Amino acid sequence: MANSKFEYVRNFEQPDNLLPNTWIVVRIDGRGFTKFANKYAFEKPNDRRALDLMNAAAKAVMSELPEITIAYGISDEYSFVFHKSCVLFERRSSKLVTTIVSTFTSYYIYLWPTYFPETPLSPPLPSFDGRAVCYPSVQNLRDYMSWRQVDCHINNLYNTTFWALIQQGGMGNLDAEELLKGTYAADKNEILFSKFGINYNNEPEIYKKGSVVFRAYELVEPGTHNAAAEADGLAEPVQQSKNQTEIDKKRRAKARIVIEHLDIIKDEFWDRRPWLLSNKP
Ligand code: DGT
Ligand code: MG
Ligand code: MG
Ligand code: MG
Ligand code: MG
Repeated sequence: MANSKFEYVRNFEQPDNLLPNTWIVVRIDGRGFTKFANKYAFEKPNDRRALDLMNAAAKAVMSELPEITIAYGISDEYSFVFHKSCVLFERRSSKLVTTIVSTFTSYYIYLWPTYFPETPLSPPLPSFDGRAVCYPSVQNLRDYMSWRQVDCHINNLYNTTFWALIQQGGMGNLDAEELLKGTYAADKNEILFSKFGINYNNEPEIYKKGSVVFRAYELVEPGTHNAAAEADGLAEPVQQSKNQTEIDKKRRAKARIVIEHLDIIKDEFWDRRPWLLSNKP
């Protein structure tokens, strides 16, 4: 069919393909979840149902998008990592972000009654924003993941102490805030232990470490493999054959997806799961 006189408007569309051969992280975050958490009376500082729901939605996103290598979640946010060789949607940023945001939101709402059977959702319904960022090296990607996990730790230690002072110490919000101003981690640990007999180390791992979602294959013995060094190697082919890509995709689609609460800052997590960063995704 001949082009219509309207067809030229297509030229206004801008390409937004992300840099090739870089790790893509799509991070989504709940919109106005401070208010949302109050509306549904989320427990403070952590509501296990809310975190389990976030994790279930993230797991569903991963099974619908086998190209996702690993995901990491804390609070109302989730980061989804695409392997640097991924060519899904020609690496178009808006396609990747909007697909993840809408798939995640759909599942969050769909699964809500499973985790909050007593409190049906009512408008305004939960929604999420999202962005995509490219990281050129495995080191950059690992630093990104570490940044999020450190954030989880800092926030959780603060929130655990803050709410202990209020809920168990009978303090007002402002007084608790004032007391914690300028304190270090050691001070908060000390307050928790001396005032409330809480050993922070014994708090649930899901609160202290956040949640890691990935495909489970057989673990490698510690200390036998350096995934990061290999994956950053220069000799590897950037693109693999289409056939191999299809085989890998099928293998990933069949793999079991697990949710764990592990340290992702140290090497061990990555060394024992070389497939996460490997050149054969
Ligand atoms: P935003 O992201 O700019 O639209 O604004 P918010 O309000 O979503 O702020 P954000 O994302 O920086 O912080 C997440 C909020 O969600 C934070 O105020 C605490 C709340 N939240 C997340 N998980 C829980 C939970 O398990 N229990 C409670 N009580 N609140 C939670
Ligand atoms: Mg935000
Ligand atoms: Mg938020
Ligand atoms: Mg947030
Ligand atoms: Mg279409």
